[in-house]
Amino acid sequence: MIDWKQVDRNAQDWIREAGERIRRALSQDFDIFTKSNKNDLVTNIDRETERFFVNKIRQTYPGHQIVGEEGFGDDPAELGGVIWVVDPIDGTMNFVHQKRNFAISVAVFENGAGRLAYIYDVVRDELYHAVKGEGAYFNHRPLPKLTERPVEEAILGINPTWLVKDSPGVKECIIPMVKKMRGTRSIGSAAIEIGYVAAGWLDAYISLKLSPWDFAAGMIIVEELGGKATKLTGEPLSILEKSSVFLAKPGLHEKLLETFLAAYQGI
Ligand code: 2AM
Ligand code: CA
Ligand code: CA
Ligand code: CA
Repeated sequence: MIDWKQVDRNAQDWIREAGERIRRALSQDFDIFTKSNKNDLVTNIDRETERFFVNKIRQTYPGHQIVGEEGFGDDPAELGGVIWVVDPIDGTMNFVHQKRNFAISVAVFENGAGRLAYIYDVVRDELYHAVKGEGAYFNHRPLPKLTERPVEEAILGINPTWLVKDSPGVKECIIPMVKKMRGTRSIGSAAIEIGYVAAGWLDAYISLKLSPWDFAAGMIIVEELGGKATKLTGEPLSILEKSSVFLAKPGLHEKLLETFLAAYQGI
């Protein structure tokens, strides 16, 4: 039997320690590299932080698997057992340019079901977290269940670069949807933006393409509060694949899906 209370305590301890290391690193020089393109950044701090989590998890729970952005984990093909999904720094461009607006994102799944989730805004020292079936919290205070919001009064989290791309569905579905809504906001960290949905500060969030480590924790937290998390097609998200992501308050999710996204053709 897994002692989930102990897993929760360990995860929170590791996140606090990693956060302290990152805050210290911010006042010193760090190395910046590019990945898939010149704007896709990674630093030695991203890599060291992921290695920190991988070492802690492997020492404490040798039977668990790890999915991490920087590749120090495993590459599980199936959902069986316990899988940790770790993004050591979500919002690396913000980390480099702004030294704020980035988060550690950690989620723990058992046989495909989300059990524990953490989004830690390192510079603000703000923790969004959820324990499946027990509730979701902001800085350890319980968050209220999400309630409905009319489309015309809803604020959407979206990276504006999606709106100027010719990706499938943008002209037909996303732009008409944005026009109908009250406004848009962009922070540059998917995890923090999904944390804002959990806290009720955004009503919905979309991205046309994210990886499991970007959305895994946020999905668990928003669902724990009665919100909905799917692909833009309305299909369920998988922590084993990249896809579009669409999270929203209950009611609003269904309404946006049927009004604007029914014809969405992307992933
Ligand atoms: P990251 O900082 O961990 O890479 C920025 O728009 C948001 O999208 C961040 O949450 C960022 O996560 C994520 N993202 C996903 N794929 C990306 C890519 N190829 N380049 C930059 N950001 C990406
Ligand atoms: Ca990255
Ligand atoms: Ca990320
Ligand atoms: Ca990252």
